[in-house]
Amino acid sequence: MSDLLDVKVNDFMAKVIAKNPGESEFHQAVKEVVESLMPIVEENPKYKYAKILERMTEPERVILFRVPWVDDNGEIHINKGYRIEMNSAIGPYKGGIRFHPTVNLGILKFLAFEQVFKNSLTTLPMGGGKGGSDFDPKGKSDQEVMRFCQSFMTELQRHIGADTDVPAGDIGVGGREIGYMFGQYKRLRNEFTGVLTGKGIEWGGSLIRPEATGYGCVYFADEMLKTRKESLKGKIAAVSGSGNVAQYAVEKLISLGAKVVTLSDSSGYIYDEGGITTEKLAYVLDLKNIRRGRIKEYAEKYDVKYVEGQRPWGEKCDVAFPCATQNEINEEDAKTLCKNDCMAVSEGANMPSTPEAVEVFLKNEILYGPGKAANAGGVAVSGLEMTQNSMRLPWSREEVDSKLKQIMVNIHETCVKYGKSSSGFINYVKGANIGGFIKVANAMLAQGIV
Ligand code: NDP
Ligand code: 2IT
Repeated sequence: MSDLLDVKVNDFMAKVIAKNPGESEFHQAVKEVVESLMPIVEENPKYKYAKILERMTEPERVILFRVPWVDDNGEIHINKGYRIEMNSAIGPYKGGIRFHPTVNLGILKFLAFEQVFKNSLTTLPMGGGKGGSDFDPKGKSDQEVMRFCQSFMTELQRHIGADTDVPAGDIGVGGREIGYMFGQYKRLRNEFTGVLTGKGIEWGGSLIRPEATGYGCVYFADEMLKTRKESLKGKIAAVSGSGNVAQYAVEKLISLGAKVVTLSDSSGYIYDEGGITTEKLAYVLDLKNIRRGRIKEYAEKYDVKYVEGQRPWGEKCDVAFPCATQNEINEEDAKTLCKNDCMAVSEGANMPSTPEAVEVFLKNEILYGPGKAANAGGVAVSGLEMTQNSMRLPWSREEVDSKLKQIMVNIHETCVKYGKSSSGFINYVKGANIGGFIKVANAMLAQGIV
């Protein structure tokens, strides 16, 4: 980037930081996007004078509320509830809900900001939003989780709707929580609508939605590898996390002939040299989704290595799939991955790589698929769930999966279109940011100063 553009980015960021103090993850997400977009904005006075970037970095609406609930012993707890309605230029606000003790305004604003670009990349008509709570579902009974979800939805329901804002799952929010929240919405509003996605298949959900983020992330990796005449067959894959995204990334990797050697949770990681098989994966699904146990139990059951308190990036792999959380790959991890000849990183999680790690990947010219492109399959199938709800007609597994695959292929093409340099290297960060931006920016211009 030229010195002048550098100055513009720094000036812009100084204002964002002053207006949003202490929100470090939000600053991080905005900086990465603004670095990609500043040249476009400077070349296009229409964006510059309409203050598109300034408007895109200010949420349309932030909702903050109290969530009181009663535990099984009769004790009262109070959590914070949030919904960030970031941008509705191209459709109703759309994005997940996260329940995790670390949740705060800055984290949800980073997620909502990323979501705007991601949703635009899917080509479906969805704006961007995100919500959540600092509630920790770990160690809570089903009844406690239900009471919490009901209290959360009792307030949230007045702000959302099938044509207004459509939440879904994220960390700590899966089928169980969506069910409890949908039930409460229906009871309070007396309407059965597609107000949430990730619903159960018997009550308006879409086939393939649980699988979509993990599958999509692997489809994206496959597309990246094709640009170097490579495929996933026979590759050694390191996956982090062991929740929804990780589980279905592993399933698809196995089916495409890769050998997955790691999984993790917030306590540590397992290394299974022989590779995670379909049977072992079924054990993980039961462990994590039903028994809600720790990944350490996998190591005990199958007698493999378990490393407490660490992430899996030191293990040798050809392809890496960070599927746990933000900033889980730092500069050192990125250097180790590159040193070990890792050829591709496809992000199932949102912003799992620190800016320093991203720089290492780009400098080494490995195939690096940022979350807003690589994990867009989840929200894409949420968009397809909304379509099926509107039509009141469900599609088959094959139909949804083939649409998902096509969307991931198209997102990859968009990244190539806007990210390929004259040397032939594809900068997917730049490609995803510019590709996601243009449609939203043009819609905002058309709709006036709002
Ligand atoms: P889950 O709650 O199902 O699983 C999260 C996994 O990540 C768990 O294994 C969890 O371990 C681990 N994890 C969470 N926080 C941390 C942490 N601070 N440090 C280390 N490990 C952690 O969530 P999902 O699989 O749905 O989400 C994973 C990532 O994918 C998130 O970044 C999410 O934003 C992103 N994503 C999710 C989509 C979806 O459709 N669900 C769509 C697109 C992106 P533990 O059990 O110990 O907490
Ligand atoms: O980060 C994400 O894209 C999600 N958590 C999924 C959002 C959705 O609306 O399906």
